[in-house]
Amino acid sequence: MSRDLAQRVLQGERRALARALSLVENDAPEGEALLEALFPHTGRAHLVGFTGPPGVGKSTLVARLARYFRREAPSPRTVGILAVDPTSPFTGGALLGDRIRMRDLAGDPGVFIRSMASRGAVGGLARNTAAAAQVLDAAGFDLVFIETVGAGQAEVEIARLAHTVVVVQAPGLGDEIQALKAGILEIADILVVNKADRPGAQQLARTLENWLGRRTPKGEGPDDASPASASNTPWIPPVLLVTATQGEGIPQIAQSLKEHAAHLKRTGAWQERERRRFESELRERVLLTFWRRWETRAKQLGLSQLLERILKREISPQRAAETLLRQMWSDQETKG
Ligand SMILES: Nc1nc2c(ncn2[C@@H]2O[C@H](COP(=O)(O)OP(=O)(O)OP(=O)(O)O)[C@@H](O)[C@H]2O)c(=O)[nH]1
Ligand SMILES: [Mg+2]
Repeated sequence: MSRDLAQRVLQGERRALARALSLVENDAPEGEALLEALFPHTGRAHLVGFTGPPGVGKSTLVARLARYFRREAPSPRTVGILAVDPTSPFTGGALLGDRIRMRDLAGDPGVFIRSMASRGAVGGLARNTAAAAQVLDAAGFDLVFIETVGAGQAEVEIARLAHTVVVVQAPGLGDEIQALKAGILEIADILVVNKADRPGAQQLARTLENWLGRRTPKGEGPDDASPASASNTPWIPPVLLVTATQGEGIPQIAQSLKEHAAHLKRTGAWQERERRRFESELRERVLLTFWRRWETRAKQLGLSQLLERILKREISPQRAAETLLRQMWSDQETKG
């Protein structure tokens, strides 16, 4: 059955796509089988993360950019959009706004928009978003845009997921410095100062450029220290002034996205980023499996007695952990 669904996803059938995304979003067992079937067909899409403080205009910008790529001559590109809401997708007023702004994209078979709810669990958001991006990738979308509100951990996870990270800022929010402190610039491949029609935009762009000038170029793996050559010249993130509501600066973002993709491919960083992404996915999956097994087994293994003994200082937490792990390992051996 999931094979059939996979087939329909590969053909870009929208109902199948919606169903597939629900399955992976809900961590359904069928979703796992589906991802398995789709995986060989992934790896073509350019994954782009958009992050920044609430209300800076990320959704407006993403919608504009998608429309730009859809109209691009001579070969328009298809766009899948994941809007990741860190709170609730059903009650958030922002989402309603997104829907309205995205409406002019509706009806275009070359665009697919999906809102995702965060799962609450640490790493759950990243895992499900990564999976959803894989589904869109397999379905043949040239570009996959992932919008997240910059709220700490989320940006870092998105940075690991995307090939290109666009950090969006806007003047007058008063939290530019917070963003800088939060290290958001460290993950930016492209910096956008949106709301360039507002006072303070030029100043903010200058501030960001100064910060970028001071930052060390983002390394891509073990060759960081090797001397610069044609193939490993560092990427200097551009700072782009944009008025998303008017569409001003949108072609420049599109151009930077293309240049960044070309840069990543030329330098081997594309592969390197994917390698890192799969490495962290692998680690998360292994941890998750361990975690689930631990949760079901801990009780049977006498966790509460062990805790009592720790409280009485009869055994240290380290030794208790060793004891539990040894028991879990021996479970494993008797099973295998
Ligand atoms: N003046 C001005 N307003 C803008 C611009 N871009 C977006 N806005 C407005 O800013 C508000 C927020 O825009 P959104 O696109 O929803 O921002 P967002 O970053 O997606 O917001 P969240 O998803 O809630 O974090 C809306 O009222 C937009 O119309 C711009 O370039 N200039
Ligand atoms: Mg938004």
